[in-house]
Amino acid sequence: MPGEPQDDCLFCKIVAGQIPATIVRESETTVAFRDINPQAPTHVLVIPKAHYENAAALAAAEPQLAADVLQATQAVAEQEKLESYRTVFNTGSGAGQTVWHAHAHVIGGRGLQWPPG
Ligand code: DGP
Repeated sequence: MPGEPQDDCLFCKIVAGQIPATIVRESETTVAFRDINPQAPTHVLVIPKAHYENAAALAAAEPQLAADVLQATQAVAEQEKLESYRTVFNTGSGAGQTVWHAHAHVIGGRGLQWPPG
């Protein structure tokens, strides 16, 4: 079933509390936790609790849940007192996606260059 937890998914295990994470925000449908390999003073991942392999699959299947994730990125930025920040969805291995559960990176707390590498 689309959205069902996957046994072999790291982020589904974080949602289930089977792997520890520093959770900074949680709603009925989303979880936000600190990235294990931070690229900036603030680097938080926002995920839907439901499993979709990337942001495109999430938006196609559950647009309201995709909106929940976006709203959560804004809430995290506010909570972390970020005036400027970047929200990134890596989609596909060529773009750097390594975990196949949709997630938004919220990155801030330092100057960010454009274009990204
Ligand atoms: P991406 O490369 O866009 O798929 O981002 C995956 C991110 O997930 C990457 O920045 C590192 C982070 N990450 C991987 N494993 C763990 C983990 O076990 N815990 C946490 N908190 N973050 C993880």
